[in-house]
Amino acid sequence: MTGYALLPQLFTATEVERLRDVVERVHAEVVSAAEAGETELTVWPDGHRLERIDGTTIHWEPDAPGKAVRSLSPVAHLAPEFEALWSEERLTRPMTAMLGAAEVGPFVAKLNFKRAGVGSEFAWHQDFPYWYCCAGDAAYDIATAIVMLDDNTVANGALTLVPGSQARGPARRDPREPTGLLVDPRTVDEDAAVTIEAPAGSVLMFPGLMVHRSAPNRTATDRRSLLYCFQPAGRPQLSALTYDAERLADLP
Ligand SMILES: O=C(O)CCC(=O)C(=O)O
Repeated sequence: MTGYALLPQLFTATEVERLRDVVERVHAEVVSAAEAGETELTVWPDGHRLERIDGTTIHWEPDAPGKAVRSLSPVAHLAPEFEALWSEERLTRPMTAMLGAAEVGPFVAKLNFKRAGVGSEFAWHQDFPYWYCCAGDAAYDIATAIVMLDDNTVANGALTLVPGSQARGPARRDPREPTGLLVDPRTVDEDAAVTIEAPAGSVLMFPGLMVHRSAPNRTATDRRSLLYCFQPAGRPQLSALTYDAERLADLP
């Protein structure tokens, strides 16, 4: 089983246009709040800088000249249009099937910006180890729906995944890498990997154990995505949980 689902143009061009406007408004509001207010700064072991403000965390691009946002998480509370996507049937119906749950609910929603020319790569990883450090075994039951707000192409760093990798469970992590969260690239079957090119409005769904990466955006236009991570309804959201890196010792 490939383990992923691509739903081409699930959202109309008008819906995508509205979501892009909300995304840019939220981006501007959060960045100006961070410039004006007191933020809580965390520097990860890989040097990436994270700043917390207004109930969200700004993950800055590590190497951009000047400041560029790589992601905001969580984001659903920042706009009613984002909150509404948690109950959007075009997302919840296929998610219910993917998770084999009677009903699905929110785990976390985030917003990824791969800005023109500066959007950096995501190295090979599974989302699972980070979630496991927060949610324990409940992390096995979380899957992501990526709502593409721009066309996704090889040139702008479309997501590459390894179909079937989710069935092999937690992958061996890279002992040379400081966060302890990335997959050891020497174990990835790159010949089996597929890059998911799709037009804006398409949705890509996959479980937390899917091995994936994405390349930098070398083009002159942005690649923005909303990532909705669902779980069986009634479980605590990521914002109510604490990251405990010691749990990584349970994983390969
Ligand atoms: O959107 C991308 O390019 C990759 C996103 C990703 O892998 C992540 O946010 O964990």
